[in-house]
Amino acid sequence: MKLIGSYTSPYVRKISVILLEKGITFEFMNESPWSEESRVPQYNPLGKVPALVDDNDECYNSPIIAARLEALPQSPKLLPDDAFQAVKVRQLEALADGVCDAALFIVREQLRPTEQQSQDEMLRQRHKIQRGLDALEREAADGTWLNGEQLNLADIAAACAIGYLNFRHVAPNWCVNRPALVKMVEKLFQRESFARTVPPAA
Ligand SMILES: N[C@@H](CCC(=O)N[C@@H](CS)C(=O)NCC(=O)O)C(=O)O
Repeated sequence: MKLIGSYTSPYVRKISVILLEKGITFEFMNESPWSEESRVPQYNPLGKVPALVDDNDECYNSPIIAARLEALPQSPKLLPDDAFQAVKVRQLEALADGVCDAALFIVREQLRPTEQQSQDEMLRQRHKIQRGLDALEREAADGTWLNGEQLNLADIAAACAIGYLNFRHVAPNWCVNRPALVKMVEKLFQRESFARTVPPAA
């Protein structure tokens, strides 16, 4: 199994963590989606990472890859058996991924010449991050779907999103008034799967 991705992408980190947690052996192909010579479009027509190649079959988009890995026999299972409960966990995964989408937008916008950056749009994206984190905090405080006893896909996605905020210094005050998320990431960042996928210093 080959994972095509970059070390800085939170979506790629999510898939790497899942593979490590499940003990699935994989080869990592480090490929930037942003470079002109990128080989990513060979694996994903949309040119985005992560992509996964397994038995010459390609799969892309991190929620889809996560679902595919969940369909393999390896444990631990990261989704509840009950289909409706599983949708709830995947909803939280989508929420965490949406926080990443907004953070990534800001990071990309800041790479543009200052006079071309839209402050209004970046503010709109910051609001998405704050609302997304507030919703995740409520779920983490409740402890039913996030920050519970058993690791699941939502925990992994949320911790990867927060790891990305830390890495890119987007929303540096995310932890203020979000004690349940702080507790969750402090616990998860100690796991080997997270320690082994820390993004490299920029
Ligand atoms: N929803 C996608 C998002 C993937 C994504 O946006 N990846 C970024 C890297 S962090 C990328 O490859 N961007 C390249 C591009 O947009 O052309 C997923 O979850 O896999």
